[in-house]
Amino acid sequence: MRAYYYDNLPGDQRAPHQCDPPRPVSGETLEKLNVKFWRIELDGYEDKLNAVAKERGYKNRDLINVTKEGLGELYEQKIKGFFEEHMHEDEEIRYILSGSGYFDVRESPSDEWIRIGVDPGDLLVIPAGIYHRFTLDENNAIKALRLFQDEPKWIPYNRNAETEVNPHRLEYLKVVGV
Ligand code: KMT
Ligand code: NI
Repeated sequence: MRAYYYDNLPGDQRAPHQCDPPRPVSGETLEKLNVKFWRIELDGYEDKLNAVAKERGYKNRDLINVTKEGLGELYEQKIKGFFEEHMHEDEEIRYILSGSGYFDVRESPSDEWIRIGVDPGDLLVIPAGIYHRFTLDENNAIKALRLFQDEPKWIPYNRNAETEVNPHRLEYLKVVGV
């Protein structure tokens, strides 16, 4: 897990977009935003992942393979959609099996982008109501387990006037003390 403020410069979304000089983001800052993460080494990950899943009530999971081959004809559309700033009404939980990529999350109240680079063995929980987006990095491939409670609730609500007053958004802001 590598976290830092995004530079907001134009250019390829898959580039690192580190500031110059870099502005690292601490685990404490992510905790304040209610973004959770664990490291579970891939070698024999199943038991540990099952334990976290049990504790947090994630009963189900599926596999997403974000590559041209994995997404087929939906590739361009999906890649574009992942990178639109959006929120969900439930957590977005990802355990990275291979490859790498970037989740960008909006810090509140600054509204700055924090870029989180994920690698195999990272388990990331993006809370309901936080604005975020995802992009592949320059390696162009990531494979991840998507964990969820009962049914996947992955409808992305792109940021607009309505999401600003979405109850899950307001609850999120309350939880993080904004
Ligand atoms: C999402 O919902 O943004 C994704 O599933 C992105 C790919 S998971 C590494
Ligand atoms: Ni999302």
